[in-house]
Amino acid sequence: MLRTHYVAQLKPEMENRRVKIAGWLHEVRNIGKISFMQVRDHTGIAQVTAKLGDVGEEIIKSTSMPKESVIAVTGIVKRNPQSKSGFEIIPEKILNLNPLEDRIPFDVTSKVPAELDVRLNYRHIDLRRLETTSVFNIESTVLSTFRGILLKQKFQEMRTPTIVDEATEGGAELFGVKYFEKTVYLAQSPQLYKQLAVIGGMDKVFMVLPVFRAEKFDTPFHLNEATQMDIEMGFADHNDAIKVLVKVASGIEAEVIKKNAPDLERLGHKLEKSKPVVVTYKKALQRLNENDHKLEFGNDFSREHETALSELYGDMLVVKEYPTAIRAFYSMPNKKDPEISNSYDLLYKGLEISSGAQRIHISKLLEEQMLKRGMNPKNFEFYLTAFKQGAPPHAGWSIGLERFVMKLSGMQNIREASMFPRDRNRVIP
Ligand code: AMO
Repeated sequence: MLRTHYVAQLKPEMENRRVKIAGWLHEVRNIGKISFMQVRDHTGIAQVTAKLGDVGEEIIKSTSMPKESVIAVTGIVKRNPQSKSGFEIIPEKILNLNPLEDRIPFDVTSKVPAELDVRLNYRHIDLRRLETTSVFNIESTVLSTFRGILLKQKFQEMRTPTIVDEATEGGAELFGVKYFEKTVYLAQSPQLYKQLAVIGGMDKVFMVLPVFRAEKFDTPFHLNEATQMDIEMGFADHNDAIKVLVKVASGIEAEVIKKNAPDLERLGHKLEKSKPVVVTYKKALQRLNENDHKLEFGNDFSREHETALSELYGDMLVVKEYPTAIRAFYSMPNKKDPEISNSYDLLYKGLEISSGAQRIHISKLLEEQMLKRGMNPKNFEFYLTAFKQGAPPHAGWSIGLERFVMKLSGMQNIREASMFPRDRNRVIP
């Protein structure tokens, strides 16, 4: 290996140890007979100090390498209270592993900020910015904690297809794909398939997968390819599923606060534990109207309403029992009042990051809801049939990974939280 340690593993207490680090030349300043080189890997930046009188030709040559050269340094750790980390490395050997052949398109040190579009065009360079690395460190915690909590609760991970024959979340937002002689679609969600798994007796399932939405609008909250983290559970209603949702969302938030403290600090983002609140749509509507945000029953919340709700209720708010007419066809109408459904959203820091419902498990009712929305039940025969063959009551939800990561890391644009975002104008890289 070209390294013995990552930069973040080095400490002043390791004085006089010979170490090897490898990464990129972040910055180099030659002052008189001393060269201060900053060497960066994905964990941090170390200072390599070469006293030019004491070192050989090879090291002197490396002090004129361009920034972002990819290098490996062997040297001795020395305490240095003046260096940020309290130590420096006195180099014995510096290798230029692959001399640069092209210019670096923007400043990785962030001293000269680059436009998001330029950063995304060269995401491999942008990832060398430790702030960007931190966002994806947070993403990694979100994914592993999501899996960890659900496995502990006896959920089982499963896969669903990307190539499908039908719209699961509304017809107009589909990407068609040529599939032999016919046109098929990229899945908008794993919805129908996770339900089939539960109808098949799997009982508690979860999945993490890409979903595709052909939405044309260009907002800081939408991608055309997003990642969903879903669950579905059998013999359960919406209140059961909300409990799991709150446990998962709070658990992820707590783990990010703990595990990603250095990342949050680097991003200058203060993240604190939120207090989960559950409120009905009707109650939330009333609160909004009392606070001069006019909205009538039967309408969905706008971005402004979502922001107002977070001011009224806090950062982690579940709104439940939305009007049936504005929810997906598979949402179970409430027994007492069919005008409302056993559905819910989770608003995190004023943004919808999750959506779910108890599902309709009665085939006649499901067909009725499809027809009300102008859908053709014939296109969903495989799905409808399943409800005639012993489907238990069930419920589930989906968290949008990028939206959650965006809010956890304090980003303003969802593209910051997607390593290679797909929007209407971007499919490269
Ligand atoms: P929904 O369509 O609300 O529900 O999606 C669930 C969550 O996925 C995220 N999301 C998106 N993120 C970025 N860009 C998009 N275009 C985008 N679309 C969705 C959001 C959203 O809250 N099948 C249901 C879930 C269920 O009932 O289990 C569904 O897909 O964070």
